[in-house]
Amino acid sequence: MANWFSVRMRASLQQKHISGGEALVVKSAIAETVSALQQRAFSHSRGVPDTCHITVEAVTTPLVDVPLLAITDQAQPLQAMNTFIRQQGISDAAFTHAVALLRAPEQMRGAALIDAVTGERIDALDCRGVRVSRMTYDPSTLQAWRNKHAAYQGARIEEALLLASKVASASGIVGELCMSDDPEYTTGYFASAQSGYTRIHQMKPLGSECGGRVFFTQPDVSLQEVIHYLQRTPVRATSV
Ligand code: WAQ
Ligand code: MG
Repeated sequence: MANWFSVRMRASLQQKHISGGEALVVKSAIAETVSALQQRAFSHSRGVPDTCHITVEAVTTPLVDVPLLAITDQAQPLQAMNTFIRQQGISDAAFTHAVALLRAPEQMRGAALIDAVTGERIDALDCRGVRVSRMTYDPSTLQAWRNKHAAYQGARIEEALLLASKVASASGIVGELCMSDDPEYTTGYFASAQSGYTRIHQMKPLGSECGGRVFFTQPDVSLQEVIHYLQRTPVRATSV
């Protein structure tokens, strides 16, 4: 087994979340990964942090293969996606609660877990939320994806698609809604194992710092198991 390391960064300014990032890399890539995450923290449009934590941890369990989600773009704003999202098993109450959380003035640094039926928040992590980490691409899958999707190439979408693929593979998760908290980035997505990764345009007004992620859960989900999977289980996204 190759020696894999989880590298995580979080940066804040007077408790306000500025930037985060995570990578799952082999030992020889730790230095460049730490440097890239540190640079990201200190060049963010949400502000210059006063605190930046970078953690490197050895991964001791084998990587689990998960399918890379297909990416589609309906070029629709969030209101127009309402019906589509409800067709994916998300109730009105859950959708409404999710949108309210994503538009709240205070951003989480992770994701909120919301019951897809009742719309209730089930994690008790407040503005911390659940931070997904320990995911990487199978290199040949990533190369093939880049060749096919030249227009989408770049760290932001590649990282979002990777995270969404891990989340969609978790047992007990119905779907995910994401809105970037970067003021200049207004495209988000809805993702699920059955619908793939669907980009959503104009999720918020340009210049707004709101954003976040919501993971919709099945009513019978084991909270502890799903959080453990999202935070701890190392996965590799591959094409199937
Ligand atoms: N785990 C859980 N939640 C996270 C994580 C993570 N690893 N990383 C970010 N979040 C949450 C956190 O609340 C952030 O405030 C929020 O998501 C947004 O994070 O196809 O840039 O890094 O063009 O700002 C989507 C790309 C980009 C859409 C999303 O998110 C497209 C983006 P950001
Ligand atoms: Mg951001």
